[in-house]
Amino acid sequence: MPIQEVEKIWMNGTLVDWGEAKIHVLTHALHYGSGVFEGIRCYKTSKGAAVFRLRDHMMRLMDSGKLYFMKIPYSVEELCKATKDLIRVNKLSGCYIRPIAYRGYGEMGLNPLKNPIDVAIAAWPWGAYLGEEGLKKGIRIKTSSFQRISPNVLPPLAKATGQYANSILAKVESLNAGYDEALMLDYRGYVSEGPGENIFVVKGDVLYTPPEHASILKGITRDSVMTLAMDLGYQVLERDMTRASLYLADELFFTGTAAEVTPIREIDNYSIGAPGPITREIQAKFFEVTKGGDERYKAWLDHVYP
Ligand code: PPE
Repeated sequence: MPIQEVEKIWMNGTLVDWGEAKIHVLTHALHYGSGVFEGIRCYKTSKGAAVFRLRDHMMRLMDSGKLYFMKIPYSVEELCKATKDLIRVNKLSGCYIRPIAYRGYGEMGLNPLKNPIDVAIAAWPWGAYLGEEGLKKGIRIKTSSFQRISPNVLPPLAKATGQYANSILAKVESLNAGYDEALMLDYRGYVSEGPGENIFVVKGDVLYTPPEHASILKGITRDSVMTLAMDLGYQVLERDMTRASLYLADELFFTGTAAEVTPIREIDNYSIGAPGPITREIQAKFFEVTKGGDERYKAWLDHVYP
């Protein structure tokens, strides 16, 4: 689906017209993947648009930068304010937000340290990542032959542009094989995550999800879902899992800012079945919370129009 254009994009502190938000072809990050980014969603609530866990995302952006020796020349507060200004200027309510900090134009070569660090934030309406149908009925996934990057290859905790070459290979492999999405295993052969999603397994009334040492990106949706599930009375365990244990799961789902809570109905041709009751309960709770329907989680919402 093509990006739905809006009016303005925030670039290095100023709002520029959408069509003018351009970079030079010799930008360092284009050649070497030397950028860090975030994906954030803003939801329509009864009190107007609200960004979900904005500060947490911007803090992760800073951490990703730190892992690549990039000092982002704006504070978390400045980036949060810029994001909300941008949403207002574009008169958006529900939207996806993409902040990116990258090594800009200056020098070529693998030493990036003298290049400027440019920062941009874009926002536009973006619907269900794995399709409306996927959100309702569940998707089909396939274990990838591409292993998830491991901690001594690249830092899985960083959300860095270059690291997504790994995700793209896995994603395209799954699409070429006729599936909706991939599942990646870590360097030890245990379950890691999707190319852009964390995974949860339901067995009985316990939820399981891979731990940090399984080379995952520590998803903010993952963290939110763990909290919501525990508050709903479920036990949630971070645990190493084999692919076979997923084949025997009662329910499976992906989480992510883009993917939200997407049920998985089949993995490697093993049927998991229609979205189960716990997945449906957690998905419903997640959408209730993101849309401002549960006061207990109002600290997660940053209102754009105060
Ligand atoms: N793992 C990976 C590798 C990942 O990229 C994401 C987000 C997650 C887990 C979930 O993290 P969180 O969004 O904090 O819950 N992927 C982003 C980019 C997707 C894309 O196609 O681009 C996203 O969901 O915005």
